[in-house]
Amino acid sequence: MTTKAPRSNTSTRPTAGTNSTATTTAAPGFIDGLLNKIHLPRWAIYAIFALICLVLLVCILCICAKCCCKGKKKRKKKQDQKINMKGLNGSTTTSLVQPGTDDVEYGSANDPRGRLLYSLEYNASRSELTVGIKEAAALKAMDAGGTSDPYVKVYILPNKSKTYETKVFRKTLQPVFNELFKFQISQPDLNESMMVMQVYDFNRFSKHDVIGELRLQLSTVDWNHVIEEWRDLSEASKFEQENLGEICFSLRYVPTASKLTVVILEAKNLKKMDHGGSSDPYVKVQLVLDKKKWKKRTTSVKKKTLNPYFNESFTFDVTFEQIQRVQLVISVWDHDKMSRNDAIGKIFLGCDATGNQLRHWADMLSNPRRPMAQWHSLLSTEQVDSTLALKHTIKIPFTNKGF
Ligand SMILES: *[C@@H]1O[C@H](CO)[C@@H](O)[C@H](O)[C@H]1NC(C)=O
Ligand SMILES: *[C@@H]1O[C@H](CO)[C@@H](O)[C@H](O)[C@H]1NC(C)=O
Ligand SMILES: *[C@@H]1O[C@H](CO)[C@@H](O)[C@H](O)[C@H]1NC(C)=O
Ligand SMILES: *[C@@H]1O[C@H](CO)[C@@H](O)[C@H](O)[C@H]1NC(C)=O
Ligand SMILES: *[C@@H]1O[C@H](CO)[C@@H](O)[C@H](O)[C@H]1NC(C)=O
Ligand SMILES: [Ca+2]
Ligand SMILES: [Ca+2]
Repeated sequence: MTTKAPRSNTSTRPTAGTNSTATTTAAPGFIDGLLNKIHLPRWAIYAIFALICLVLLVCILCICAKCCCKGKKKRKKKQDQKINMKGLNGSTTTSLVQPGTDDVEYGSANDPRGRLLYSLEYNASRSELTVGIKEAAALKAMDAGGTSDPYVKVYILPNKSKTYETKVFRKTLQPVFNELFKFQISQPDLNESMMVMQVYDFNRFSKHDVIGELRLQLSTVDWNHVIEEWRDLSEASKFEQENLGEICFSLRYVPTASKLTVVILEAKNLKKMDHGGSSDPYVKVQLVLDKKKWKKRTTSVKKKTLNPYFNESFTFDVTFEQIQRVQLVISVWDHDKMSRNDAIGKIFLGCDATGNQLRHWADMLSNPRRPMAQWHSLLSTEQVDSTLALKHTIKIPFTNKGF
């Protein structure tokens, strides 16, 4: 957004120089006397005057333009890091987005959103549904610059006990994902379920946009064959995306000192929990080690706000060996004087997290000593708790032999 400004600045600079020399030769007095004193033809003086007006006009326009597109977002260096973690392969790049670009949505709801190639296979004897997210094509551009940073979320309704995410592909409208996800689901349940595949555009400093989605009534699928097909994405249905809010925090790990520092910065668009249409949010920062609650700290309560600012820092002793097994659970709560406090939303990070959370954790580990801040969308407590409980009990095999 600031890229436009320098161009006009450089063009005004030479004219501004002539401007100052012109004004120093102009002495006070009557205009005619003035014009006579200056040993320049009248047309030249008029030209200089016109030039001064033009420069002033350009300056005013520049100031207006700067005010209008003044972004509040923090600027961060663009980074492309290589990480080696389970779940994220060495060749994938994280932190994919250059911040300044605003995420513009073009066009109307009926615009084409692109196509998705997926595969489906059900093994009845193992009650296992394997979903392959293969590739997408002709995706709709969500970012200024005419590109998107696509990734795909896969889940099954009505239970939505597990949500998988693919890796993010940066600045492309035809990503090749080639990822397999496995769901444990019995045959009768399969008959009553719907699979949802949503293609999102990743944005580092703002909410991720849905590019489009596919909904598949699983009772209509012929499971005698492996399905593999292209389908056009449609507009995402709004009703199901309950917005719990977003939270921004920074993570810093210093391996030599065995210190993990979590700074809870702020939250926004939190769900209203109280009758007055507001909430009294506070944040719990919890460490879970080997499925046991290990350490816990909480922020202060911010009264009656849906956009609290905390800037509260917590430091934990975590050895390098522990950091690879620990789970960091961040939950946002609504404080109530008279009744039990309600949970608004939750997320967890760690080497076995997925998607955006795994990326943030990986960024932290691959940048020791440097605080890494990122926004996260809160998930429902039930969803996160069920995922946390499942960890280490059901191992999900990420076999790639299908591809
Ligand atoms: C990472 O890549 C290697 C080969 O490049 C492959 O053998 C391995 O299965 C991949 N791991 C994951 C989790 O994708
Ligand atoms: C289902 O899984 C079982 C057990 O692993 C395997 O023997 C069988 O071949 C699989 N069936 C299909 C159709 O892939
Ligand atoms: C799926 O449900 C329909 C009715 O909703 C039923 O007729 C059919 O037999 C069921 N199929 C299986 C495999 O359970
Ligand atoms: C939803 O979950 C419940 C309990 O976890 C299970 O009994 C039920 O069969 C599931 N329903 C579907 C359609 O998956
Ligand atoms: C956040 O807290 C740190 C340390 O407590 C302080 O140095 C910093 O100025 C605070 N930032 C803001 C914007 O208040
Ligand atoms: Ca984007
Ligand atoms: Ca409250």
